[in-house]
Amino acid sequence: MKRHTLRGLTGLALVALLLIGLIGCQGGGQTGAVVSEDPMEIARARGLSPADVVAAVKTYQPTGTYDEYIMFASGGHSGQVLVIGIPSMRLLKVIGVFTPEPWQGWGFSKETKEVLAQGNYDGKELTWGDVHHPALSETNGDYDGQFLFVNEKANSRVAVIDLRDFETKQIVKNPLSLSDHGGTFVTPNTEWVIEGGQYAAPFEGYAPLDQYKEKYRGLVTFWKFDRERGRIIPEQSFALELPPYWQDLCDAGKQVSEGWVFCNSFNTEMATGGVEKGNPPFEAGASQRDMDYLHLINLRKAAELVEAGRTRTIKGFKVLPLDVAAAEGVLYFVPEPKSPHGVDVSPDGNYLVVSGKLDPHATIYNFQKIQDAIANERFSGRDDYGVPILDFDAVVETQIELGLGPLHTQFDPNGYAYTSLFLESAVVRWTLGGPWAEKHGRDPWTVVDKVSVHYNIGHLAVAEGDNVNPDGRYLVAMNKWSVDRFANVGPLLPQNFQLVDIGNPNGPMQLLYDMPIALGEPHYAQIIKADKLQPWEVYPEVGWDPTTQSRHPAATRPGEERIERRGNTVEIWMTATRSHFTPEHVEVRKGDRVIWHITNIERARDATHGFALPGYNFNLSIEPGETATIEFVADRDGVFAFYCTEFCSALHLEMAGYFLVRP
Ligand code: RUQ
Ligand code: CUA
Repeated sequence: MKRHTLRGLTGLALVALLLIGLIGCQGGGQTGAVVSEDPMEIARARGLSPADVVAAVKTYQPTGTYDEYIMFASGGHSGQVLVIGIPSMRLLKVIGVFTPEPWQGWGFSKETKEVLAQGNYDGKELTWGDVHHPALSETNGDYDGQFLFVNEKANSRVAVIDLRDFETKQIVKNPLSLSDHGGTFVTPNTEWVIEGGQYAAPFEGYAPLDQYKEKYRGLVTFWKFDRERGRIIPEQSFALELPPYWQDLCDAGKQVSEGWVFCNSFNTEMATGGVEKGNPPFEAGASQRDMDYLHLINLRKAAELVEAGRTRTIKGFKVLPLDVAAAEGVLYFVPEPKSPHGVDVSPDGNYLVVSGKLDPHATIYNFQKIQDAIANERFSGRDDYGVPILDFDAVVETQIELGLGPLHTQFDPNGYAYTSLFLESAVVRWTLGGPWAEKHGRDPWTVVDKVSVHYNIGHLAVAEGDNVNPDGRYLVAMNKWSVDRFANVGPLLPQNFQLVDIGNPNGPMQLLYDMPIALGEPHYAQIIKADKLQPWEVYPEVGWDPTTQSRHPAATRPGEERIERRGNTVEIWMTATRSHFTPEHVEVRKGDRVIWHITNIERARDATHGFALPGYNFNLSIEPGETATIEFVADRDGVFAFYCTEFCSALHLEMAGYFLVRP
């Protein structure tokens, strides 16, 4: 059929034609979906089961309506953070964090380049990040929707994102390490952002591996957060020196355990690898002992000792030494089944759930018993570094067999815990004991349900499931492998986020939706009730600098546009509005230094203008009210047409100008 013949047809006739065509090619029967308005008929035609239809109805978000929850997920290798609506699983935003992000102009403007450069390593620019664990700011242990923190494992960096505009404001580079994992986690009032370590290394430079025990160290870093300023204050932050075990995930105490921090470790064998030299490979060497050490850190006491000046300064950063921590009751160990991964604190703060990749059990510790054991010095010994080891039997509450490869645990308001089972590709629901079981009238510490996920689940996220007041309702399984879940897109496959309905405490969990994640391996995510977020619609005033959240010194109002030359420097104050830049001509001499500010003077929501300067590698996103700057040396002569990169209006293509560089 030729296209022009379609144009004259009415919609109905078109549908009829399509129907005939489809019946023609599929031999009839399968095509009810095309014309039917009857949901059951559509479902039948598409081969959907009743459960599929329920899942569709539970996740469909009609246009103009909003998701009830927002998930902040790690963007993995992309170095970014993903913002996803739940239950629709629609991707709402990718926040530029550790990696330049062209659409947002992140890492292109002078202002955002400066934020990115805060994360440089010894002056070297880093253009990717291995993003792991986002942490929402909390007030009294509950998400408050103000800030998001996230770590980057490859270079030990932590970023601060302001949720008024969902933009990154600060990156801190840990001066003592190049490898972290157990971050970020926040204390219940966000005084501290916790960055756990990972592969031990010397704090200062080089030491050979045969000096591993003496010279290599682990650490956990406590970044002091100033909520008023919305910034981490490195001068008030400190690291706790730890033995060169490989510290892994951490969690902050809450409620009864507020003031404490718990971190797992592995490789307490202190294996140093070297399979090529006939040594056991790391995977074997680091798994010889049956137990590793859960680290119990009295953060309140540590902070007091730091206050009292009991620190050393290494590379300009305060370090609370290991011997001080061991002697002063800052640090205790508890044996934990080998090669653990997640440590997760129950909403009341009393139970610590530790799961080991190699052990089908979760081990549950009781914080009250830990306190008693410390008070009564129920130690089974000390490690090589003098750290007291609490007697396992004195502090353990119970162990419960969950399934194969348990990793991470979250909680709901109904007294259930949910643990990801990596090897089994499942999520298991089980009951908490103690007051939880009493309150909900359930058998304590019992597995009640399991749902298969696809495949190799790492973390899981329950709505507000790691704070003092879980919402439950939804769970997202963050699966590392997707194998056969999506159309084949070649040998590199997306990860798979699966939405699970956990809203019925007396019925089974139900798998609802698959969302491919195609830009990295996300690790952790947190899900917040959407109404806790109060972001701005446009910047508060015209001439705003988002990186400082205050008026930009170069804010330009209509009529104030100008170009000034001072020696070899040309400075431009430009405005952007639909549909022109003012001025439209900018002429400089080759070799001039150019400082170019652009203010979007719009007040209309969504009236973002872009700014591309070809040949000079610039793209900006200038949101309503924002002022952004580019700075460069005009080292290439010629004529460069600059233009707006957001389709902002009918005359968007005309929103352009000429940058002329005279030889
Ligand atoms: S990790 S799959 Cu949190 Cu980086 Cu556990
Ligand atoms: Cu402004 Cu397109």
